[in-house]
Amino acid sequence: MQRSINNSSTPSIESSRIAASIGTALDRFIKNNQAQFQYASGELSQLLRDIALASKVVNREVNKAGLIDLMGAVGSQNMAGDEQQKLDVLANIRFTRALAKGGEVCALISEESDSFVDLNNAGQYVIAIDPLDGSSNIDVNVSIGTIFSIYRRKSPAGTPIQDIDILQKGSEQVAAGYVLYGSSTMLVYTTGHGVNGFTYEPTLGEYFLSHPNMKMPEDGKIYSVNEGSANSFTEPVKAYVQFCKDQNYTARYIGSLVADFHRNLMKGGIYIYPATAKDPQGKLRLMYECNALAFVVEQAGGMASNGMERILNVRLKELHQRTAFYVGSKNMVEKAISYWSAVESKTD
Ligand code: AFP
Repeated sequence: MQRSINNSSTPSIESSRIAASIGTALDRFIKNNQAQFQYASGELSQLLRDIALASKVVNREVNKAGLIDLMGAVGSQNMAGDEQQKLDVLANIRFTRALAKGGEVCALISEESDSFVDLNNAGQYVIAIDPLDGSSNIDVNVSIGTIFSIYRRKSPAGTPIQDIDILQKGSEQVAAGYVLYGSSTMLVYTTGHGVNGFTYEPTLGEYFLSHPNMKMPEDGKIYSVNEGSANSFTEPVKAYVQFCKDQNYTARYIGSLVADFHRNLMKGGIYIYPATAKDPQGKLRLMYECNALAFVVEQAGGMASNGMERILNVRLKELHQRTAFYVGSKNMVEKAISYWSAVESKTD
């Protein structure tokens, strides 16, 4: 019997279970959504593609690190005083090179450079990046990440970069995101229209949309803080951590901000890096760690604060400014910062 190719029982190409769809490729997604962006010139799209490309190269190197001589320190410290690992330096080179070649970026601020790096003066964008965060975890094969923030320059293209271009508040970001080099590699980003997550398919060499329109649970049961420093926490932080224990919350702390953040984004939770005796302003960097994650978390329905103020409203005075950071599920962050308000009202 001859079968008709129009038989209604024939599965459609989209829904075929024999060859399940792998999803939308990042390139196509960027192109399809380009019009959402206020300055839909294609430059931001190209910039996101450049970041994706550099992250693939870094991913390749992270995966080979144990086989070739890429582990360990280079013997110098970065601006923030952290010991630079070989992969820190290498990731910085990979991202800087990709962004320089792309031509959309006029200035790059990196954890690994003392001052900003001039790229293409005609470029419309400023980028702040932590090329490889959590680098103390490299040698022990634990998840690490890249964090990036993108701003539109304020001075006219073609003129010298000014402070107003560089020292912008987090609320002025036009896009931000992170790459997580974990059990799989993921790129998660926002352009202010929700958060989308893409998983890297290594055999195809491409990111595919795996987590569309990500939403953070409003509540959670995970708290992430380095309790080794508990003796030097302020009273409100100590009280909130005690509250978490009284609620039988689960403690989870990897020591790689991107990995801790991503887990909490998916499952619901709070990440805290408070001011401590060792780091009275907090340890994390506002410009290339906290602002990007604050933008992502707000777009996913969560919240980010320094304990007193919304992270995205904090005024930036210098490139490597540090901050205390409370980020995560909205109700949990609100609860944590209510301990600060309680202290403030007692001292009024
Ligand atoms: P490194 O990149 O120097 O390892 O710093 C990582 C980090 O900034 C962030 O990813 C972690 O959440 C945080 O430091 C961990 O700091 P502690 O080791 O003080 O808990």
